[in-house]
Amino acid sequence: MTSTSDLTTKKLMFRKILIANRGEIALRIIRTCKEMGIRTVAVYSTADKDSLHVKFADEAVCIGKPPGVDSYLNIPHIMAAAEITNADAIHPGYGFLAENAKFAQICTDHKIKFIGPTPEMINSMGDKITAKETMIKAGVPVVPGIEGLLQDVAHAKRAASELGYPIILKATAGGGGKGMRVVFEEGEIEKSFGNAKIEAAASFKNDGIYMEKFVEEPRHIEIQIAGDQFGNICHLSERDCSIQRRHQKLIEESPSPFMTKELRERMGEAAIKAASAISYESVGTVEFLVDKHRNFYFMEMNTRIQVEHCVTEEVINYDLIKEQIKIAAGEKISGRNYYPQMHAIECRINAEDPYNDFRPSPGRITVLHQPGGHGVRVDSHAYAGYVIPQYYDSMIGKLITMAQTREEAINTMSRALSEYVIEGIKTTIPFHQQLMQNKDFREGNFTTKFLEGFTML
Ligand code: MV4
Repeated sequence: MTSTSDLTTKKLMFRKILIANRGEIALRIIRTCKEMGIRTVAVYSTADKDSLHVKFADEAVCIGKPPGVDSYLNIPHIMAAAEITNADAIHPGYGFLAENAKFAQICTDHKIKFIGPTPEMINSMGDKITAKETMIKAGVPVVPGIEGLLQDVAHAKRAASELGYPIILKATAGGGGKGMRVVFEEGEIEKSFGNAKIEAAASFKNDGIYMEKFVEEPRHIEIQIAGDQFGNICHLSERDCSIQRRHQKLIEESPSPFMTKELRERMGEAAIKAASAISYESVGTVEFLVDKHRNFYFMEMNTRIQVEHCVTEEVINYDLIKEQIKIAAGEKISGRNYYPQMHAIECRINAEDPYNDFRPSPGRITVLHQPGGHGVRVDSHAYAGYVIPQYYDSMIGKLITMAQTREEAINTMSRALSEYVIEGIKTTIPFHQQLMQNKDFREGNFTTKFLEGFTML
């Protein structure tokens, strides 16, 4: 970064940001950069040469072949693209390198600002046992469990009878449900422990397993937080992400229909405590499990911008990408907490067949009409003629609706879904249409188990 005056201590805003990602989030970041007067560099794999993020960025650099390891996960290729385009910062988006501490360190070593937390902050939340120990010390409620790693099957059996069944085995390197097993009785524990270890080793090259009491039929409620370089940390209220299928979120909303003013205050304070414990800087999310008695427990912290950040943006009227960039550039945040002024719901539009076990449905979009009108936001990189590659995740867009009340936001969603036309591929639109008519969903009566009992008509 060049300074116009040697006397000023105010850091300058970035001139050029490289976006180390693809799809809708790359486009989302480019949009905010344009509004901020920041130049953008897109990187793309050969499978994405006709992608919108490539067309809408000021510059674009091809970084390799379609598989992630050859392109969006290839650190040398991305660093080379940043150097030749003279980018002064890199935004990692979500997924790919967003929570890769090594990548964040390499950016710093090259005097390129990583728009996100420091490698130390990423690492402290990446290992789940370490994260949990940090939360216990900070006074954030966690699920009762056994301290540290399980040594062997005998240790697991002793620990489980101490805690009482059902218990859950989790991978310390985990997240997203991989290497996780619920165990209801001692007879199952040997097999479950073995399988969890094998799965964790295969997924994370780390077979460390720990144990917690299993919380039955919980809600997944997460708190958005933001922290700056001056130690100010605030919360931006919650998102309810309970509607998931095989650990893939399909719907998110804010506020949570299960939330009370008092619970929001307590969870918001706990999330601030969690972020403060690691002196967190950037935007982030603290995930909680909430049981039927409204007890809440720290689950994990995501040290990145998330897919579902948009629902928070709409209910508090705040551009989270802009704040994330400003924080990285050294600006101060207001320091106050933010509370929902609206209701927003997000449906993930995936190229998947909901009538066929959500099987991926890549291919060419032949016809596309996206909904609009009052209370409707579409974040998508799709266009008519666009070919969805088979190499990446199947999300092709997010449909977000907002209104004064939850019922109105649902009705707007139904209306918007009925306008959405995507031909050539199968999508999750019919699933969302049916969900919007579901009585339990409309009444806010759902937990993480909701979709296990949901079938397409
Ligand atoms: C749990 C749990 C019940 N009890 N932990 C799933 C992903 C990983 N981040 C943690 N997960 C869970 N941890 C205890 N002690 C239930 C889940 C869980 C879940 C959590 C949030 C959203 C959807 C879920 C679906 C199945 C299991």
